Amino acid sequence: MTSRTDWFEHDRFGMFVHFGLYSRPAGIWKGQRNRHPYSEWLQASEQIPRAEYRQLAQHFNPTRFDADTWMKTVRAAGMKYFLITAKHHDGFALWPSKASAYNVMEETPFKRDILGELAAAAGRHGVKLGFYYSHWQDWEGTGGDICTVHMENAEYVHPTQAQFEDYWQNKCLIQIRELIDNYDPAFFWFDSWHDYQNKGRDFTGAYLTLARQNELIALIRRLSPNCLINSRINFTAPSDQVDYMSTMDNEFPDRGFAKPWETSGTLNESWGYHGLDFRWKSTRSLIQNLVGNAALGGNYQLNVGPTGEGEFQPAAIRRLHEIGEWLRVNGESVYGTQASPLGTMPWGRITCRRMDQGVTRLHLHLWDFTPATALLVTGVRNAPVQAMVLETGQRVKTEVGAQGVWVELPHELAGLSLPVIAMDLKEEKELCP
Ligand code: FHN
Repeated sequence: MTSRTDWFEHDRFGMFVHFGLYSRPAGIWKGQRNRHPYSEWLQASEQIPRAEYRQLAQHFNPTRFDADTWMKTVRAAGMKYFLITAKHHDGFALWPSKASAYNVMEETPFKRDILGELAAAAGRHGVKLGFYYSHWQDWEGTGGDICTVHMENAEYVHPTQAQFEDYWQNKCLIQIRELIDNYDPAFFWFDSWHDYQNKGRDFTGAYLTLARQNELIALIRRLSPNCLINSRINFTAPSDQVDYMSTMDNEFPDRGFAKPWETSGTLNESWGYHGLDFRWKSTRSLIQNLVGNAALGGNYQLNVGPTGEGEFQPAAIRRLHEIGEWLRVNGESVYGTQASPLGTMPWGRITCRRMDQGVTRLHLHLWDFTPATALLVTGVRNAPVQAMVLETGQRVKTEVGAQGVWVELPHELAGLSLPVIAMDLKEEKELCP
């Protein structure tokens, strides 16, 4: 049986892009580093009056933006889908929206439909396209909510319900319809961050009521029945109708969810480009994030913050290319795999897939091991049909013991980075349900 989330569960790895007016100031305002570590929070963090922040549009001119270059990088990284901030919290739209003049075509010198160019390039490069849309927070001043944790300026107060309803009907829902009509996205990524671990802070409930959530979902279902919707449409009580769960930012759980799920995470600290954010994560840790989620049946959506000129930073490109190189030889251990019921091992992670002729393949992801020793795969009872190093094709010896199968690790593994051993078993279907 097929379902609309099949592609999502198969693909496992996508790119997230935060791009907007904040990309140019890049975390520095009037010579000072923003108080908030996320550059896209500039307006709130520095309590910039709306009219002043809006003037950033007059300087938004990313002349080095090239949609094909971005999509080539997506492919080079081994990513299969691409998500961009169509509208982030500041309320500025990256497409020519009729619902608000606060958009790239009407208020910037750039005057190009960024989403249109990306949608066309995504089609050319076989990449699925999704839109981040900040449905609850909207700081333009047309009735969307604001964040009082960071906004103390008198200009920023929570809207009345009537004001929010006005924003909801006349900006939010109209823009969602525009995005579907114009670009036919494969998925929407909505953003709210109620503390679902019940630490007692409900930021969103008053505005993101169940009725509004259902209204938004119904609109999308009516216009585009196969379009996916993530759970952060409302963390207080995400509807059963959402297609997949999104954890909180950079949160890698130690167990999966009943629904398809993903973690969105950053390459460094900020989501938007930040000129003073040097906290880059290692390629190794990024691959481990991807594999760790895949081993629990989840996806990874890795963020890039292009510069105000519209380019990816060299530090981002290097990491993305290195992940792509690793996936080129180890991709079969990630794409289209399932969570292994064997669970987490002290030496690494396991993903699995069903092969032809009753064979179950376990992919042993070796994270912490010593070449020329043996490791134990607990829970496997029968002798494997074969085992080999995925990258090199080197055969690996195995032996059944009382607690599981021992895998002899060749000394040549010392030269590989995060190697994977593919181990085939017969009559072990329960090892990949
Ligand atoms: O406030 C946003 C933040 O700027 C960023 O977009 C992240 C991405 O998940 N979502 C919110 C915080 O969780």
